[in-house]
Amino acid sequence: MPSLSTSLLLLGTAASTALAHSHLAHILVNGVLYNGFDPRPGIINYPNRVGWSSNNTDDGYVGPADYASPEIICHKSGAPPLAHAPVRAGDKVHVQWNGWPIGHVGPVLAYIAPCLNTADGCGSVAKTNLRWTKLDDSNPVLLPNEPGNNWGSPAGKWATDVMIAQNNSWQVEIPRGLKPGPYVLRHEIIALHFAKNKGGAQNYPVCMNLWVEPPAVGQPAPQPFTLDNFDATSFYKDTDKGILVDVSSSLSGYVVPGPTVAPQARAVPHNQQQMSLSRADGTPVVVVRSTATQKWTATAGAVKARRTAEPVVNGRYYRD
Ligand SMILES: *[C@@H]1O[C@H](CO)[C@@H](O)[C@H](O)[C@H]1NC(C)=O
Ligand SMILES: *[C@@H]1O[C@H](CO)[C@@H](O)[C@H](O)[C@H]1NC(C)=O
Ligand SMILES: [Cu+2]
Repeated sequence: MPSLSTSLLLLGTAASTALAHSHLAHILVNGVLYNGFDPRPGIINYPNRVGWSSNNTDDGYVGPADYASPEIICHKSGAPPLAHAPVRAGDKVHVQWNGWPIGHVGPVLAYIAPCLNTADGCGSVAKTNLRWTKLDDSNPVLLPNEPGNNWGSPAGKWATDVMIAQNNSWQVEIPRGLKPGPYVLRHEIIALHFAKNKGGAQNYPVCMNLWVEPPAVGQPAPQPFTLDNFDATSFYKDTDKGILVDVSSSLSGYVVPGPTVAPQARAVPHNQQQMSLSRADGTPVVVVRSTATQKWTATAGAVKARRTAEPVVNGRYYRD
């Protein structure tokens, strides 16, 4: 009979290899769907996707060894698509992950960065030039006295448990008063099941392009939102309290790593997180002449052809 810690270790290893890890399935903006990116081999991704591509073909993560490298910015070999999802300041972006394994406990984080001085918005932005503002740190990341699903380890409800309960999704409010223009939204989960050892944390950063439209005519102008200037390659250190942490011990709380959330940002509280189905497919935009957009059309035919092959359930396309 193996010791308790050996069993937990075996369970951990089995769970992390048997279950796929995860990626950005899609986002919904006011119920309208824009495609994410699936890095697994053999997948043909939608050309009109707004999710950044990456070459983590194992559907896996970026570790602390890469915290100072560009890999941490938008995942391994992250590269932007041309398409952007149109949103307005104050909208909630519903970020749908492809799944999330029970026991991969940790924080769920959101950051935004404007794409400045580019001709195509974020379409070919140099990721190392992006400067970020934290919008959400999923506080309280750990409620130690609530029942959770930490592989039977100490009780405690983690932000990832909230996310799993909502079909592996999380909503991020685009700040009111955010200046119109092209932005990268970076959503990130840090899985802490192996974080007891230095180098054991697992970061899953996923990026997507947004085009923030001017406020609707007649809307009062909100207070302008002040952006921060953080560089993703200095967000985390392998010895941060929230990175090098033993989640199998009883913790009284959790110290979120990285910059603090911008004071004007309004995170969607845990009890308002909810799953959501798409009611329509969205038409993303491409940015032309730096300030104007066009509807995405280039490959509409190819996209349509592929969709007809997918099963339709109750009039909705199911992906993944
Ligand atoms: C991803 O790209 C990097 C840099 O181009 C390369 O070193 C690495 O081997 C690639 N990984 C995979 C899984 O393709
Ligand atoms: C749950 O998420 C999957 C994608 O992983 C999506 O296809 C499905 O529509 C979602 N279901 C609900 C009820 O939100
Ligand atoms: Cu995993």
